[in-house]
Amino acid sequence: MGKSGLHISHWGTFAANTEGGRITSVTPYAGDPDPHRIIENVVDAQQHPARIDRPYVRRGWLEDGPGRTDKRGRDEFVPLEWNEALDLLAGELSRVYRNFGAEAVYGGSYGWSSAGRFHHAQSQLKRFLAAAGGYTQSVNNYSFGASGPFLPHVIATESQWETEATTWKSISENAELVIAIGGLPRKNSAIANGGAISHDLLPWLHACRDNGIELVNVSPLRDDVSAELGATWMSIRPATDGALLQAIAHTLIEEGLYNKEFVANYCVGYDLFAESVHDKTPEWAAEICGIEAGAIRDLARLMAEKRTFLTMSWSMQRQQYGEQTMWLGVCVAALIGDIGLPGGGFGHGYASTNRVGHSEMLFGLPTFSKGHNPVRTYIPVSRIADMLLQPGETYTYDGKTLTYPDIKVVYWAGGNPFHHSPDLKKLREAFGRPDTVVVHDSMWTSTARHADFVMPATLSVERDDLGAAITEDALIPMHKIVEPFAQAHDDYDILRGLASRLGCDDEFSSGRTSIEWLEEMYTKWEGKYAARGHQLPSWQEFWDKNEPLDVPKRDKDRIMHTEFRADPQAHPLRTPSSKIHLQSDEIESFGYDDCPGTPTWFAPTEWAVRDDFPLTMIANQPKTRLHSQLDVGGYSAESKIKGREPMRMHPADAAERGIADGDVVKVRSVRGSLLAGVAFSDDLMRGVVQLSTGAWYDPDEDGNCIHGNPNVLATDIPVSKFSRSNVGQHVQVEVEKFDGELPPITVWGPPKIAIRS
Ligand SMILES: Nc1nc2c(c(=O)[nH]1)N[C@H]1C(S)=C(S)[C@@H](COP(=O)(O)OP(=O)(O)OC[C@H]3O[C@@H](n4cnc5c(=O)[nH]c(N)nc54)[C@H](O)[C@@H]3O)O[C@H]1N2
Ligand SMILES: Nc1nc2c(c(=O)[nH]1)N[C@H]1C(S)=C(S)[C@@H](COP(=O)(O)OP(=O)(O)OC[C@H]3O[C@@H](n4cnc5c(=O)[nH]c(N)nc54)[C@H](O)[C@@H]3O)O[C@H]1N2
Ligand SMILES: [Mo]
Repeated sequence: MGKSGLHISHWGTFAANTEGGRITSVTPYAGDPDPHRIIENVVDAQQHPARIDRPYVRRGWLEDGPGRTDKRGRDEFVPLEWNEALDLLAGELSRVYRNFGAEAVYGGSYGWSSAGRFHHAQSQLKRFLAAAGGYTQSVNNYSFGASGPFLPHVIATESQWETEATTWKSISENAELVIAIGGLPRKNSAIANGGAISHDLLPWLHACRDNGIELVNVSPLRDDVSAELGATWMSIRPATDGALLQAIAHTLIEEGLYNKEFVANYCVGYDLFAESVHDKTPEWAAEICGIEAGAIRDLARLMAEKRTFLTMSWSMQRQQYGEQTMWLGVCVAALIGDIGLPGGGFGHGYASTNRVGHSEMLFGLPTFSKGHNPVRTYIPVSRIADMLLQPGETYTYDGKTLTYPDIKVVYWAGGNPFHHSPDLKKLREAFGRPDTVVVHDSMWTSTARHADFVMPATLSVERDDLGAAITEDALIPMHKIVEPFAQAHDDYDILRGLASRLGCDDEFSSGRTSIEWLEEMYTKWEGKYAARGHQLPSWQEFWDKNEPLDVPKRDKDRIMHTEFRADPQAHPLRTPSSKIHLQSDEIESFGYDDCPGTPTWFAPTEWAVRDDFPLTMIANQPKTRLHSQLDVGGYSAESKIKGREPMRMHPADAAERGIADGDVVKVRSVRGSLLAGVAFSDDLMRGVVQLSTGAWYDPDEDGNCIHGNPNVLATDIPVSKFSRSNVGQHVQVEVEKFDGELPPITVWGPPKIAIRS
C-alpha cells in the first residue's frame, strides 16, 4: 500500500493510493476548495480492458498496403513488436515525404491530450513532424473557433479576452447585475487546460451572491447556474440569443437608455446598427426566443440602471452564425457603457473553464519549442472532414481564400476526432480517403479503431512530468505513480524511435531523455523568474521535495479595457478603427451572406426540419469527464443508464412520446441515430433535450451509435463562411422509445485482434 505525491490532471489535483502497483483510489488535493469527482475516473481506467496493450497495424493495411479504403473502423488489427511497428511506420512516413512532400502530412492533431508540460502529446507530435520535414497545420480550436478569429475585428483579440479579462474579484466587489448568457455551470469550471489546482468558481459566485449581486441565467437549462445562487432563470429557446440581444438593443435605443457618451467616444457604426434594430422589438423577439416581451424590456431597463457585467459562454458561438451572436453581445455591452469600469463590461467564457476571470502566473509556465514547421498550409481545425473529402477545393476563411491540400497521411496523438467532430458518418467516409492513418492513444477509442497504425501511449500517472494551468499559483512536480500499462510507451519515446529511423533524432530530441527535458525546461523557467528578482528553488530541490511550488501571479484585480476607457488615443483597441465596432465595413467587404457587416440574428438552417425533428438537442460538455477521456472510469460509467449515455428530457415532452424515466430511447436526426438512456428533468425548458458529448462512438453496421455519441446526429456545416468553425452544440432531433433487444456496448473493450500466422 502506498500514497503517491500530488498528480495533476486537466480536471483536478489528487494523490493516488496504490496497492500492488495499481491505483485503488484517489484523494483530492486538500488545497482545492471545490474538487470535482472526475478525478475518480483514473482509478478504473488505468488497467481497463479498453487500454491499448501494444502496437498494432490494421490487417488490410498490412495486406494491401497504404491507400484509400472503406475498411477503416471495420477491420481487424494485427499485433506487432515495437521494432516492427516503428520500422513499418517510419518507412511509410519516408515514402509520403519523398513522393508527396510535407504538405501531404496532416499534423493538426487537435485534442486535449493530458496535463503535464512535457508529455503533451499534440506538442510532441508537432515537434517531431517539424523535424521530419513539416506538416499541414490547423488553426483555432473547437472551443471558440468562431469568436477566436472574429472578435479581434470588433473588440478584442483572443489573448486579450482570455488573459486580460476582468477578474472575478472586481466583478464580485463591484458589479450589481451579472447576466450570464449560456450560464455559469460549475461542471465546466472543473477543467483547466494544463491542470486545475484550485477550483474557485463557486467561492467567487458565493461572494457575488453575498454581495447582493443580481444574477440572471439566460439558458435553456436552469442548472447552468447552481441552484443555491438564487439566479433568475430566463429560459430561452436555443440559438435565439441574437434575437434577444437585438431586442434589448432596440429597447435601450428606443427608450433613450443607452450610454450616449460611451457610444460617441468609444464606438463606431452606431447609426447603421441603430437602424438595423429599429424594428427588432421585444414583441418580435418574444415569438422567437420564447421569453415574454415585458421580461425583455425589464431586463434592458435593469441593465441600463445597474452596473452590469454581461458574459457569454463559449457555447454561444459553437452554433451556426455564432460570430453574429457574439457581436450582438458586444454591441449590447457597449450600449450599456460599463466597459472598462470596475465590475462592468463584456466577458466571454467565464466558467467555460476554470480560466477566464483569473489572474495569470507572472512570467508563464515552463515550455519547450514545437520546432519550425516549413509548411504554411493550414485549415481551420473543424474542416478536417472537408479537407479529406475535397482536396484541391477552395473555400473562404477570415477574408481569405484558401485551398484544401491533398493529404496522404493523417497523424493523430492526444485527440479524438471521433469524439469531437460533428457528423461522424461523414468523418468515417473522410477517414477512408488518406493512404495511412496513425493514432497514438492510451485507449481503444473510436479514433484508434479507425487508424492503420495504433501506438499505445502511457497515461500521465505512468510518467514523470510537471504541470499546472497558467492561472494557478503553483507548479506541481508529477512523479510517476504506477508503471506503464503492458507495452505502452510515452509519446516522446515512440516519436524518438521514429525520429532515429528517419534521421532527425538530433533535431527532435536534442539527445535528451524525458527527465533531462524536464530539468532543462524547469531550469530555463526558473532562470526567467530569477532574472526578474523572483528566487525559485533549483530543479533538484523542486523535484526531490515533491510538493507544489508557489508561483507569483500578476494583476490579481484587473478590469478589462480600463486603460482604453481612460484614454482611447493612448490605448487604442487593435480593431480596424481602434474602437469598438457596432458595425464593420471590413466584415462587410468580405461579402459573406452568413456573416454580414452589421450584426444580425438568423434562424439556423437546421430549423427547416423542425416538423419532423421538433426537439432541439443541446450537446454540451459532460459533467462526469473531460470530453471522451476516461469514459470507462467509475464516475463516468456510473452515470450511464442501461449502459447508454444519459439524455435529459422534460417529463412533459417524454409523456407525449410514451417515454418513462430510465427508458432507452432511439434519438434520430437528419443524419443518423443513437441510443441513449432517458433521465427526466424539469431543469430543461420544454422542447429541449440535453445529451452531453463524450460517450465513445460505438457504431452499428449503418454507422449509427448504440452508446450515445451526439456527434452522429450533429451537422458538420460551418458556423459561417467567416470562421468555418463547428456548430456541434445544437441539432434538431426526434425521440422514440427503443423496444428492441439492447445491443451490447463493444467500444469499451479491444477491437477484433487477428491471430498472426
Ligand atoms: N457536438 C459537440 N461536439 C463537440 C463539442 C460540443 O460542444 N458539441 N465541443 C468541442 C470541444 S469544445 C472540444 S475542445 C473537443 C474536444 O475533443 P478532444 O480534445 O479530441 O477530446 P478528448 O476526449 O479530450 O481527446 C483526447 C484524447 O487524447 C487521449 N490522450 C490523453 N492523454 C494522452 C497522452 O498522453 N498521449 C496520447 N497519445 N493520447 C492521450 C485520450 O485518451 C483521448 O482519446 O470536442 C468538441 N466536440
Ligand atoms: N466537466 C467538463 N467541463 C468542461 C469540459 C468537459 O468536457 N467536461 N470541456 C471544456 C472545454 S474544452 C470547453 S471548450 C468548455 C466549453 O464551455 P462552454 O461552451 O461554455 O460549455 P457547454 O457545456 O458546451 O455549454 C454551456 C452551456 O450553454 C448552454 N447553451 C447551449 N446552447 C445555448 C443557447 O443557444 N443559448 C443559451 N443562452 N445557452 C445555451 C447549455 O445549456 C450549456 O450547458 O468546457 C470545458 N469544461
Ligand atoms: Mo473545448
